[in-house]
Amino acid sequence: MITVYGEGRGFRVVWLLEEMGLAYRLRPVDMLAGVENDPEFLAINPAGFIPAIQDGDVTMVESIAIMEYLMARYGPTPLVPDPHDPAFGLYQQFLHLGEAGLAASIFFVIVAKILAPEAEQDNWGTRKALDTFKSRLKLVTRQLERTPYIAGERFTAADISVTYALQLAKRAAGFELAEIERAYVARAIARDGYKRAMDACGATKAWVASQGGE
Ligand SMILES: N[C@@H](CCC(=O)N[C@@H](CS)C(=O)NCC(=O)O)C(=O)O
Repeated sequence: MITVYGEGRGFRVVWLLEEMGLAYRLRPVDMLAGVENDPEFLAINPAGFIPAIQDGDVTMVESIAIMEYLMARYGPTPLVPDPHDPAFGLYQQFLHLGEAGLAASIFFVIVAKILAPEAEQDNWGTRKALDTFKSRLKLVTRQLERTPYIAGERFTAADISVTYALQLAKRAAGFELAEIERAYVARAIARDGYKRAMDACGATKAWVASQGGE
């Protein structure tokens, strides 16, 4: 049985598991209560961030790496284009850009807004992080002008990666998405796999509901 520790970006992992129809259990990690009070989780990830997974003898962190592991270990799955498919390069690019370019940048804008003293919220670092998010988003927008999904005509795991980042920006940073991006997110989250993941991720569901959003 695969155990997923924590929601947050763990939502990507749960969404993927639901799309693949794999059995798992979600073990909550309460970041706000402080991971220092959760020695069982710290034994899994001493760096104290989520998500992590445990699958038999395998323990891993990093949501995109976890997704790649699960698809390689339990595939084949249509969520990954064949390496000879012309879509494969775009798939790889956006799978990683969803985290390294988008979520990782906007995350620092969000935590500054939530946790930093007011005088430190708007600083060079957070402005640079927001600019980085906006610049990477141009690649997403251009691709969506060409194809309905981020790597082409079909939904792939890269859409899980990018959709999560766009929703994070909208929900937690109040970032205004363009119509083409909003339509894309709506397409991705209309999937049954997304709905099942939302039902499984109680903390995410409650947070989204508290904001009156989808
Ligand atoms: N690149 C990592 C980012 C992980 C990350 O920053 N997770 C956040 C919550 S979604 C977290 O636990 N932050 C607390 C910390 O970094 O100490 C991934 O994709 O899994």
